[in-house]
Amino acid sequence: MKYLSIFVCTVVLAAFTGCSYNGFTSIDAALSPPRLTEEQHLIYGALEQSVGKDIKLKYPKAGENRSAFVIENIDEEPTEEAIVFYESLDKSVTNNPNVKVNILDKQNDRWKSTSDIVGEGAEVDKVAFGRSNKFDKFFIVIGYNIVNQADKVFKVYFYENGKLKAQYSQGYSVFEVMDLDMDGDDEIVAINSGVINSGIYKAGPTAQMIKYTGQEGGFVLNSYAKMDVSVYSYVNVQKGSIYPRKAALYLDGLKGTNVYGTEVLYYENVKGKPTLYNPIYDSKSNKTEQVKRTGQTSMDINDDGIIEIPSLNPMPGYEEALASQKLQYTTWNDLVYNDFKKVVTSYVNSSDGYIFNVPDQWEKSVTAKKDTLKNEVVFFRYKQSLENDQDVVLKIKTMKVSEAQNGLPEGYINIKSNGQLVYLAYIPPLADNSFKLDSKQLETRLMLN
Ligand SMILES: [Ca+2]
Ligand SMILES: [Ca+2]
Ligand SMILES: [Ca+2]
Repeated sequence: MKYLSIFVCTVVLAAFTGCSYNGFTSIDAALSPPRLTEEQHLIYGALEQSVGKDIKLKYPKAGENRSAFVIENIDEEPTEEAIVFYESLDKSVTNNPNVKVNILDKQNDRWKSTSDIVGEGAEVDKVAFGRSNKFDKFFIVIGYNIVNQADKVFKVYFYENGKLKAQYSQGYSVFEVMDLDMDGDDEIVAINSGVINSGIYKAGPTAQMIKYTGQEGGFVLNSYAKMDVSVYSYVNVQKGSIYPRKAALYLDGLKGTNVYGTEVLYYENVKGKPTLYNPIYDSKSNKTEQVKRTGQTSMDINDDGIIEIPSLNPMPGYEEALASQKLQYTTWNDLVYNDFKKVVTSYVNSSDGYIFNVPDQWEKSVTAKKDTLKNEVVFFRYKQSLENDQDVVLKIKTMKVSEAQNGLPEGYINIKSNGQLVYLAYIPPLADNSFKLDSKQLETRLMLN
């Protein structure tokens, strides 16, 4: 479970490098070329044989495939192909600064370059794969960064008879390949800021669902929805579902310093008319419904496939506190028929890497103080003022494993450990029974990244 994705850091980044606060270190780490595996050496050798040695590998910067060697089955023939991104350093060969895309196929157990094309930009943003089962077609979507241009450009290719053939392209800020209309075929869902696409003449950002039709024209714009104009960039995009089990794309957008809003896209066929919905965003009033957010992004808090959208509420007594000192509860909501339904409320401690799901009756009656010297959070019943902090119901403390080996502080019990830190609890023997939690309950309620 990747709970650290609550930062400005995608789930994918978290899986890749363990996450960092701004996300950028992760990207840098991903860029420093990892050592090649034996298979990659063979592929690299075959590439050099085909295009020469004066090359530099390029790594996709976003998405699930971050290697310069992406290995995937991209055609009807059942073995895998390799897609390699590189830059030609010998400028006498070409003046085109764009990245090159080479496809290698394994023939008689040897890698051999079959296709070499020039991409649309100097860098690869992202590569993703899709399939139309209806028409038995694989497709490859490569997103390119374009110099001096806000929107990137993705291009869709078929790999047929040993050649990479472009089918479709358009500008985007983020895209995902997924089966959004749940017909068994993958679509491309893209957000772009522009007005360039055929059929859309009004200014402002839109989400578009692009679908393979199997007919002439191939990939076409199937449906679109308006997106929040106040979003600068989408920091976290996740595929998931919304209640009741409809495929959806969740997009957490940055709208200002520490201000985030979530939009959710889903598809419905309304009396024969394909319709893409962005229900949280009201394009008429230009508002997303809830923006009471800081750096937390949406996530599937209870592992049921439906992604929850967080909203923040100050703990009792902190209503007027400065933002930097404010302790808050995070409520995780599901979008249910265009309404928010609470799933659970948590105390999120990002610095210590835990999420603690609090009982419902705590929200209005239990508040907390952070004791940074002791590395603990003290939860107590709120009685008119934060000064009045005697009625403690729980303390959660973190300690280094190495320190804990010398013995736990008196009265504390070990709830969980992530290998580096141990998470301890102190349950006051005389705490009010209606607010008290036992060690078993704490174990289920305390989630680590
Ligand atoms: Ca194949
Ligand atoms: Ca589909
Ligand atoms: Ca969920």
